[in-house]
Amino acid sequence: MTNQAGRMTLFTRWQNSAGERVRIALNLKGLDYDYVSVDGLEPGAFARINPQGLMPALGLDGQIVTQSLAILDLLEQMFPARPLLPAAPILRAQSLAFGAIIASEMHALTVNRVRRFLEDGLSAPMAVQSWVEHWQGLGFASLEALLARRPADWAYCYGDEPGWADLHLVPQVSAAQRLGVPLDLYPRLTAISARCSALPAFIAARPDMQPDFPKPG
Ligand SMILES: N[C@@H](CCC(=O)N[C@@H](CS)C(=O)NCC(=O)O)C(=O)O
Repeated sequence: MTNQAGRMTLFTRWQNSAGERVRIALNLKGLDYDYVSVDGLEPGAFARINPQGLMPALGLDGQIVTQSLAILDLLEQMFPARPLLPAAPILRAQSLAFGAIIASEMHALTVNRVRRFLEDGLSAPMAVQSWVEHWQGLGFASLEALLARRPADWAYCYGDEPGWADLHLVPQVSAAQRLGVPLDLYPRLTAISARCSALPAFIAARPDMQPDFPKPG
């Protein structure tokens, strides 16, 4: 579906967890967009687009929106036909809380630039893996416990369709696998993540499906 307001541009790169959330949301909502790889821009160009220099950023109607949470909220407001959040207020709030644990308390503490700062800035390379496992482990344990107390054992985090919580979960599980964080204590999270990962909207958002994914060899 093409957006009535104008074409959207997503500034991202193949490996961009926060951007993958937005790619999944765009796919679930069936929205077309132009993919611009930040890697392909001239030096300094992305800093003019997003002063924070972080991906993703969404261009729409000559404006730029940064921060995946704000972009997801914008998409939810502008394209409500396929909602990402449950209509029931408590389930909606619980979905937002689930996403917030991932975005604010797992991803933000273990993202590449934080790991680089710990490795280079603080000369503490031995501590980095335990830092990552600590924050991700705390987060995953909380998420698993939250899923255990859902009122129904839905196929996805907060319903029978994948949504807000699931699009946060899948990139975070991939990051954990990439970073060697053990996941065997979280059967609900891994089952839901595996179920989502078989769906076209999630497959199309995967790093290796993006046009700037490095070609083998
Ligand atoms: N809170 C931000 C996080 C964005 C973020 O940390 N993006 C990372 C990649 S996942 C990034 O742009 N890193 C580039 C860098 O550190 O230079 C959001 O949700 O959009």
